[in-house]
Amino acid sequence: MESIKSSINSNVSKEVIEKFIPKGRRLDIMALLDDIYKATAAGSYKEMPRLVKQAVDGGVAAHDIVNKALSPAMIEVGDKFGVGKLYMPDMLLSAKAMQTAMAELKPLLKDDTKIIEKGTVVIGTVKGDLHDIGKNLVITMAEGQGFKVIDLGIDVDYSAFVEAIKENSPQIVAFSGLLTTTLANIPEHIKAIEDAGLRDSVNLAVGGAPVTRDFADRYGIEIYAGDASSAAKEFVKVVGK
Ligand code: B12
Repeated sequence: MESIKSSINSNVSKEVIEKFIPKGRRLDIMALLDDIYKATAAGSYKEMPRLVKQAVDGGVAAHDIVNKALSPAMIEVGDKFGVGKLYMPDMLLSAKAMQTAMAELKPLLKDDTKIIEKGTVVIGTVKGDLHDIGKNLVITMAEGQGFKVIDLGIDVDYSAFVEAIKENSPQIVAFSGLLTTTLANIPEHIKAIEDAGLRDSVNLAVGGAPVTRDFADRYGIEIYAGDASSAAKEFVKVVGK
């Protein structure tokens, strides 16, 4: 994985660096972010707690770790996966690295208005379907882009989506589906949301290996993406932030 030192150089929050960090320490911060970026891209999840602690102790803001190291690393991994330069196990390891880092950072991010939140996503695997690896990747990427994600899990009942919309007022409701048979439940999921009078308040998203743009269009679903990093990019586009 090539070094991103140069891009970090120009991207890390200027206020943080110029206002708060003495000149002599600026290089350290770039180096710490670069290490986190590279470890994430390489899927070195065991290194993450140490690297994140080092960065936080070194004065790097949690949102900079997410925005300048974790998220761009996951986008690079997603892009490389998309063009066949990385394989699924690589992507899963990077996702695990990101999740490990996020677990360390979440307590610090709770009060951090710079990252919380682009919006809220409610996501679940459709009724009757137990697959969740792809859904979990989408969650990692969406969280990495600053979304609060409510994960309803697998085999999610129609009513659970409706309740989650009422409770969380999400901008996006996302369905993951891997089985052709249970993707046939999508119209029922949508009908339950319509019957509750909530359809106009949300953008729907759908994805999963057998899902296509045509499938999404057939049911008037606003967002479709074929992989997790494109999904997160589409979410960002829809909330317009
Ligand atoms: C792992 C796996 C399992 C595991 C699931 C473990 C888990 N925790 O998820 C287990 C063993 C439990 C399993 C069970 C079954 N499976 Co299975 N399984 C798979 C397998 C091998 C990999 C799926 C996977 O995780 N892929 C990796 C992830 C990362 O990819 P993904 O899910 O597509 O997600 C990506 C994108 O689609 C997208 N995405 C995903 N969700 C969303 C959501 C949104 C909103 C967006 C925008 C994008 C998005 O982003 C993700 C990341 O890039 C596939 C083979 C395949 N080629 O897909 C079969 C497969 C999906 N399984 C299949 C079948 C038939 C079954 C079983 C019925 C088998 C059986 N006879 O018992 C059961 C079903 C049980 C049930 N009720 O769900 C078939 C489905 C065929 C079909 N089209 O209907 C497949 C295709 C295998 C095959 N070729 O026959 N399975």
